[in-house]
Amino acid sequence: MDEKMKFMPEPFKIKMVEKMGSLDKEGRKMAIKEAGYNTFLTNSEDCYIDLLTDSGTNAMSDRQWAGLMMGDEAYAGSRNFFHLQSVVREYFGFKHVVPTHQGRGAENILSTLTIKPGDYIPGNMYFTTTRFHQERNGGVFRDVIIDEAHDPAAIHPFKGNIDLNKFQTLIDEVGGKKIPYICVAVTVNLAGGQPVSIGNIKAVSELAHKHGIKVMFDATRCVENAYFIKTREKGYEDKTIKEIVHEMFSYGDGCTMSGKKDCLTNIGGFLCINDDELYTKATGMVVQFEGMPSYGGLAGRDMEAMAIGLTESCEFPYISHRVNQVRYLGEKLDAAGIPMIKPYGGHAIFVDARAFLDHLNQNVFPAQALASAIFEFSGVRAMERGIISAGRDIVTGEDHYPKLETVRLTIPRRVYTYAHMDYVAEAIIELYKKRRDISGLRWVYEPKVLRFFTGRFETINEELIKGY
Ligand code: PLI
Repeated sequence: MDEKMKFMPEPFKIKMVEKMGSLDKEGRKMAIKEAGYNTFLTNSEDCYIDLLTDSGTNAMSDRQWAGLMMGDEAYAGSRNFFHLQSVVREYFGFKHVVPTHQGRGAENILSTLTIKPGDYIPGNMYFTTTRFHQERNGGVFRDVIIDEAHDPAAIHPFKGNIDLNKFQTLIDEVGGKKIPYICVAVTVNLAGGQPVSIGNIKAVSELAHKHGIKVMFDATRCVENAYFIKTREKGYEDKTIKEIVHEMFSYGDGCTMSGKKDCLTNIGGFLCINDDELYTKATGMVVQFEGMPSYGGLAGRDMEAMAIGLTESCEFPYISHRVNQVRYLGEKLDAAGIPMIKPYGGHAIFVDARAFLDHLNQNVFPAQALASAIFEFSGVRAMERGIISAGRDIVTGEDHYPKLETVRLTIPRRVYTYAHMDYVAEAIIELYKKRRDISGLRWVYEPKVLRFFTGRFETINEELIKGY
């Protein structure tokens, strides 16, 4: 076996398969129209290749499936909780673990317990549900990511890093007492799955702790972050992924985790906290909204699958293939001149919809239109990550106008092969030739919160893709 091959084959064998959708052109046209030009509202069975998200779409291993059979479904004190707790402690190093039904369950508890109205929560770019919970509790989110993160073409090995000057400016402006914690996402989803370096984490931690500010990680894609540290940061080449994950979190006070990503499961999450008092309060909240602190809205079997999944995720052949599969798709698109966020991130390729559809203004939703057109043209389901996802300012009610207007081609873990990526690349390259024929969109129904999930649109021109 030559481990120096540019793209090593999938590090798994397939022993169970699932049929893919096979709608024809007319069927796809009808499906996207009926879904109000929102890929979130299309049916899974109508998709050919489903790159909507990498969240909960993972293929579990035979070991995880075996673990499901070992579920201890007792109401309290399930052995699977103790297994999860010991794995999370071993890999992440935090003292307390509170399971939740998924990541936003942990965000809810953390935000409710720590944020008072008028507080500020700095973070390296917003994430939709994370900011929602911060604002719901009266907090003001402040973006302190480095400027390069907002420029799709800017090359930086750690484009998710926090700008220490921006963080310091906020501290000078409002004082440490009004900042309960800084949220450090590893990797940064909406910046394109961009990593944060250990050097930056260390510096952020020193500055935060000097001012009595906690460092809370969004650990959702922490294993992907660790891979980038291993391959890009000096001094980490010979460390294991597990050692790097452990070191990253040693500089923090806790984390929220969506197990649906880097724990390789279909459901689950957890909150980690070092502070005993905060943990006690978290157990008080989890019983109100999730369940006993020893299951937090999950079945015993789900906790078992998460515990096993986290260990598998930190195995080098897995994570190396994972990130390289993303790069494979990126390089194919790049060779054909498709505009994208660079460098390629850990979980997805983000097509720059502003540049792809340079005839459309941001107020006719280029990324929403492009995601719809990709579906209509190829059956590939992607997701808008631009002005629709960014939502409105909670105070003024004005639209946020994010610099990044992207379509995310998100690769589920262990689900698709390189051949599937070939199809996706070919479809997008063909569609690029018709890009000027793609219509903008306007609202038909705009939900008040998290509008991207259930909003509906219509085309401005008669057809979504003229003449198709
Ligand atoms: O979907 P949840 O509630 O398990 O996790 C919420 C969540 C928190 N942080 C980050 C960085 C996420 O990416 C995230 C969920 N992401 C989704 C659903 C996605 O499609 O990216």
